[in-house]
Amino acid sequence: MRKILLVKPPFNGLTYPGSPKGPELLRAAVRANGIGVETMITDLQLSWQRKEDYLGQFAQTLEGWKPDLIGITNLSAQVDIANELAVISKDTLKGVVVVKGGYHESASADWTMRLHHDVVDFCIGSDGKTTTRVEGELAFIRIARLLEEGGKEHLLGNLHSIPGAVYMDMERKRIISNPPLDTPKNILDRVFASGLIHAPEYDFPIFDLLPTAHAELSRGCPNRCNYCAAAKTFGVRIRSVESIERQLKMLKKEGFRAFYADDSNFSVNRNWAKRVATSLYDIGFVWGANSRVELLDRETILHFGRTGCRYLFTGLESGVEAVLIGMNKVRDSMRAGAYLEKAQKVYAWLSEAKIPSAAFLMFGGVREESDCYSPETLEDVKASIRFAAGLKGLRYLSMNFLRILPGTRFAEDPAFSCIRPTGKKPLHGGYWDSRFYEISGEKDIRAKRKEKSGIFSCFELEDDMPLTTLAEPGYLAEILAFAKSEVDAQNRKRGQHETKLSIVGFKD
Ligand code: B12
Ligand code: SF4
Repeated sequence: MRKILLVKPPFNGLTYPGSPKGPELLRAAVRANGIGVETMITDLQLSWQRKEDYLGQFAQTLEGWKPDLIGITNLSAQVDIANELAVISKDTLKGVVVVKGGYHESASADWTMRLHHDVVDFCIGSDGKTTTRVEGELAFIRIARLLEEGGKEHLLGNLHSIPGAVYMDMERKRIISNPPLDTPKNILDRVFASGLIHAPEYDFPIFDLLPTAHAELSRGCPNRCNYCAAAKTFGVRIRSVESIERQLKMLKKEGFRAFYADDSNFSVNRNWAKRVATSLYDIGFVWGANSRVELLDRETILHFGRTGCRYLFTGLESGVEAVLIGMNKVRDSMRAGAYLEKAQKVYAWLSEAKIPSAAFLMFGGVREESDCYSPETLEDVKASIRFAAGLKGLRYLSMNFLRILPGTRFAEDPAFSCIRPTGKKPLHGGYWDSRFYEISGEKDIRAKRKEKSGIFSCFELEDDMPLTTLAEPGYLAEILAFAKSEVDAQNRKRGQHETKLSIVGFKD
């Protein structure tokens, strides 16, 4: 039987113990369709965390298992290591087919093919012009089917028939990009990943380290935040409660006791979300999810609290109206005012429901002026921190600095050249990729923490990410000092240590 190896590359910036879900879902899609290929997943994210020799392990897996096809998933922050794995694959196994997918390829598969067609046969993704999220289920089913029917040659001869395949036409030296196909809702309902890889590294401290399953219950986002790679999607699809309950029961049997819904917005449909919350509780899970303040109300939050919700991630992003508009978090100042008013209520309701709350702020963006955008100011940053630290019942305050992700409006729209290291030129996916700099001779614009300062880690900034022009160590230090004094002052005022400033880790 022909074999497919799916690879999760390592990453060097753990902000929370999240698990990449693409590979499990793709394997489940192939199994649910009864396709006669063998699939295996190798999780090098775990090997890396365990400080194992992950490259050696990868080469050994290749030599021992000898797959016909290797599928590598990658976020933009993983693009270099993922490409290195493609090189090792081709060096170790002559004739193996290598395909890449995931968020980076969703936005910039054209760059991957231009720069790496010597080691990557094709990607599932796009050039980022029409969408920033390309789904892989239907494409992967087609890939596995072609492999089953006629092997590697047959697969490579039929790339034109794979939805979302992006590949190089070597004769005409041009990139071909097949239109992607959205995963229909009935497939999402049918294909849920059982057999999730459980590892203690993926258990959430907020769930007392109970075995934690990570999965999607809905997919997509109707919003268009300028910084976000999950924007510009296909709308939202929620899974049926029946399919979710079936999955939860299977996960329970597999030993999971906690559940994290990594949906973009879990409460996008509040009635549905409440029903799912009840199912999670009845089947015996403590759980958490992501949402937005506009999508929450008191009744929903109290229901979540009663049904085992232990964490609700809400990206507040800013406490300043002009900055919220600059992010396209909201469209105008009327909505911005309403957003901030609602935020104050939401954090108080979370506290009433005894759900630990966290406010996430993101700095380094733009503010709206009357006829243009200008860089966010230090005064804006301070006002945001003041707003967040003053939220009643806030448990954690976390600060983040903007990375410019391929395919997003901050990366592409000339209106945002004031904060883009490439100025008026779009910041495409190539700027995340080392090979681009070797070939183009352009100056490397990615942040190098070692050359800069350990303070970058306090804002969840790891090496090799293009940031905004505002990310300078002195500025970050000033923000950090202000945040500390503001949180201390608020806690003193309340007479208790209600709010903690959450810093992922200072690394020097
Ligand atoms: C879970 C998660 C994490 C986890 C796991 C990350 C991972 N490797 O997947 C952790 C905590 C580690 C994480 C970290 C970060 N994350 Co994160 N994270 C998410 C989150 C919430 C869910 C991702 C997910 O599992 N989705 C579900 C799966 C099924 O979707 P998928 O991966 O796109 O897979 C589908 C297709 O892409 C395709 N596919 C995927 N892989 C493959 C492979 C092959 C071979 C094929 C054919 C197809 C294919 O098929 C799948 C099914 O349709 C998303 C936001 C969201 N709600 O989507 C952000 C998101 C992925 N994260 C993001 C970012 C920026 C980060 C950080 C860089 C933040 C930071 N600290 O700086 C770090 C990166 C660390 C690093 N160095 O890599 C961005 C990524 C943008 C980009 N272009 O890379 C997102 C989209 C957030 C956002 N809205 O902008 N994250
Ligand atoms: S930040 Fe959240 S609300 Fe905004 S587009 Fe991304 S997923 Fe949607």
